[in-house]
Amino acid sequence: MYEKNVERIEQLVQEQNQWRSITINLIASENVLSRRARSVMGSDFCHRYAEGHPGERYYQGTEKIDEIETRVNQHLKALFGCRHIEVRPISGTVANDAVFSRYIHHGDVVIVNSTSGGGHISHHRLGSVGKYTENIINFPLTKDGYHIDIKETINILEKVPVKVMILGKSLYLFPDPVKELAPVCKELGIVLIYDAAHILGLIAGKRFPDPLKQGAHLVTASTHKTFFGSQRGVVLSNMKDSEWAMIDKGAFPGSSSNHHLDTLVSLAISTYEFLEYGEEYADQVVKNAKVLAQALDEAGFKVEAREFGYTETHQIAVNVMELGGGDEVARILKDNNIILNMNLLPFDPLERVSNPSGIRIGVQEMTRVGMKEKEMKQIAAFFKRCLVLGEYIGEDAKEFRKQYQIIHFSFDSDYLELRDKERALAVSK
Ligand code: DSN
Repeated sequence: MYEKNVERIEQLVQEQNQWRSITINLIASENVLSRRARSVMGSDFCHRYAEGHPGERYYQGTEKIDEIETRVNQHLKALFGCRHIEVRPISGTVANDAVFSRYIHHGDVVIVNSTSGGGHISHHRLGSVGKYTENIINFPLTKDGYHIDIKETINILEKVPVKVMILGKSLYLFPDPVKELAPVCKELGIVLIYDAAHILGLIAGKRFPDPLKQGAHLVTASTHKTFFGSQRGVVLSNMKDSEWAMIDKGAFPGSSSNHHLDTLVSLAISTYEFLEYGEEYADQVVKNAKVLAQALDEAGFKVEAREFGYTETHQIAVNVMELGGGDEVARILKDNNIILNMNLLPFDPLERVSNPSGIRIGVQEMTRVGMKEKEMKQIAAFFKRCLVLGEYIGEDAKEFRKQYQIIHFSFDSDYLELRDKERALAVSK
């Protein structure tokens, strides 16, 4: 009786696979897995439990996942050069909760980036932080809206008894002032937590300042944005073992029971891909973002933060109020096979949340499929034709995207072949 429903679900999955492989995806919080990292999901591990740590589980039959989890732990620690890593949170928000639940208590004052200043929902009243305290204040921003006003922040910290500072955000163009604020936090006993969800891959690829090295107490992140792994979360720190025990309990049993083993297996593969190619990838991501920002600016779009070189990350923010607002523009682009999201821009009133002034663009996924500077200029040209000249470019966008089907920076056989050919060509030149 329900078989037709099953067929419909299967059809939708097929349609999604087909459709999204030929759209230009510019959503800043997504990425694609290599074929090898994707193919290990759906194995027997997706049925299994492994609470606890490798070698100290609450279940039998975990020998294989024990080796895999030990490897992920070891190799991610090596990649980030940190003392502790927690890989069990099943998402960035769960990683945040594992940490926030340990440090934030009723009545504590927490300082975060505002929503329109780019702060993530889990840092706010309706998200994880709001479960533990009502006292949430926002960082003051400089006039451009993309930088924290350091002097004014220190002023606040000297007057208000802040317990926890959360840096890092979702609309993220420039590094946060960790170096400047960490010593103040240390002196005042403030716990400095850095949410690196968006830029984890740029940190691993050494293309962005490492917050732990700059003095952050803890780093939380998701593993599937600029870090091109499966959808999970991590916590990193160099703290003392005795303090880390608290984070360990925050991850399990504090914020999850089982930790979805098949996505961990996949993350192991992406970790090795990052160890092999991370720096090359991160470098190309930032180059691409800068080129696309400049090309959009030259095409007449109001690209934010021009005076600061537009961006130092994978993201670009564009004010599209004159084109009908973020919602309208994102819909037009989607109908033309270009996918991204509307976004509040700094100082947008919250009431504008359903049609904010901006769109947010991320180039990390298109970089992963092999696009470089030339392709970024082509994407800017599509934007102009579609949003300024009012042309339908959906078919052209599809035809263009069809040419980029190999997942670069991976151990997939087609990429290895391409990589070896390119290397041989470079040597022969
Ligand atoms: N809300 C997501 C983003 O797009 O930035 C992160 O969880």
